[in-house]
Amino acid sequence: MSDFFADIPKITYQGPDAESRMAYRYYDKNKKVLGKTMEEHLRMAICYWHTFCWDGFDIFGGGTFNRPWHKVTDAKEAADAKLDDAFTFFTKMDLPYFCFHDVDVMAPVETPQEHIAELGRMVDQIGDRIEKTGVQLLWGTANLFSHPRYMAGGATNPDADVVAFAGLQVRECLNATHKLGGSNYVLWGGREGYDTLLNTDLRQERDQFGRFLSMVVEHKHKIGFKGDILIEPKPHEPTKNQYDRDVATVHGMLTEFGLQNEVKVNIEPNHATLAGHSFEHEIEMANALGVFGSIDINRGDPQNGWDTDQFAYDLREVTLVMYYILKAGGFGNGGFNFDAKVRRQSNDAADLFHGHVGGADLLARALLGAADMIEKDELQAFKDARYTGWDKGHGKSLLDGSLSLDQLADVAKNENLTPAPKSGRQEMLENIVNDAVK
Ligand code: XUL
Ligand code: CO
Repeated sequence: MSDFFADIPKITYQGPDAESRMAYRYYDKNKKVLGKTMEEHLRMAICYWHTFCWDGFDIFGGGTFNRPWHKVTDAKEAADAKLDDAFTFFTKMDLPYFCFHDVDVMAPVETPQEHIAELGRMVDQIGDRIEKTGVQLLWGTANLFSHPRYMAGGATNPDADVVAFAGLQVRECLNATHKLGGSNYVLWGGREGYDTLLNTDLRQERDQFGRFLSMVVEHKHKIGFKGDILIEPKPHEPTKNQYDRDVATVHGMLTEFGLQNEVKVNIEPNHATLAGHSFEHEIEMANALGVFGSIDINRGDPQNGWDTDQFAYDLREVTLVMYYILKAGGFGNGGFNFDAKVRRQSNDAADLFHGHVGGADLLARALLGAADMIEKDELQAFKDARYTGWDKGHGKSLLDGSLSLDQLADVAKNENLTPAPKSGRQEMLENIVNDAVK
């Protein structure tokens, strides 16, 4: 193990007046809120890729981070060193989960046989760490976008041989996730889309996507994996257009392929905003369609408009999101995965802690605010009043299908209905939300 994190203590709850910045001010993992501990509500996870794989490079310059595991020259020893330091970080943060892509944890390899052997070698080590530390796996995922073979897609690649390689990666990673006791398996289709329609057969690629996803679901049942299969919607980047662009689109595709009861969504705020939606829109859409699964918590930058994957810090937004999550019954297998990276200039070990401490405290504060909102639940009371009348009369018969358009029109005519417009009270409702932000 390197001494990279040696100067930093284990992060503990010290309350809002804590002197140290290396402390939780709000995330008190054992504190009960609405009958569950904060740890149980939030199910927070640290992601492997941003925090341990990225070395700080961007398209204009090389890595700035100088992590010790990136300096190890032998590729397998580098993967081992990274794993050592990753579990030290997980343990010091005292958060319950982590997430990884297959290639995040392995030495780079080329052939299918090498892939199976090297992933297997690392999965054995990860299993030992999980047993020793108690840190658990929220989800695993296969990276079908970084290797040049995937430049034209993973499951939607025009070359069936590439799709076979993708199948191998997904089988191995789903098996690994199952073996490691993971709660979910995620598919983010980074290159499942197109760069130009000029070379793309949309119908063909959509069929490939649907059949591949069905195969993943069939395999889940074959091996007895009890967790959820999750699609992570994103509209574009790196592609011009990604097929699973947002929650509603994903639900449409799932329905087309008969998978709407088998697959849920992993929602990411920065992907929501790229799709032109708010974070809370995507959560409420998933709740409405019955496919809410998990969250990759982060934020974009409102001015520059790409997937900046910054740590979330808008308490109002996250409080409202938390309210919607609690209203829908909270997480089942899902959780909050910090799919967020410190900025390229935040190049110290300490910065990794500040990012995650801030993220955890933000979620904890949002949980407290949302719990308050639920106790009084003025928003629900307003909504209930706004939708009265649908459980009786023509409202009821419209919804249950027993009313035709003719009959509906006759209700208006015969009863001489001249309903007055009723205020939507948006400003009052916004005031209620703001009052909950503490
Ligand atoms: C990319 C993204 C991924 C997925 C996992 O935008 O969010 O990191 O979460 O592949
Ligand atoms: Co993500």
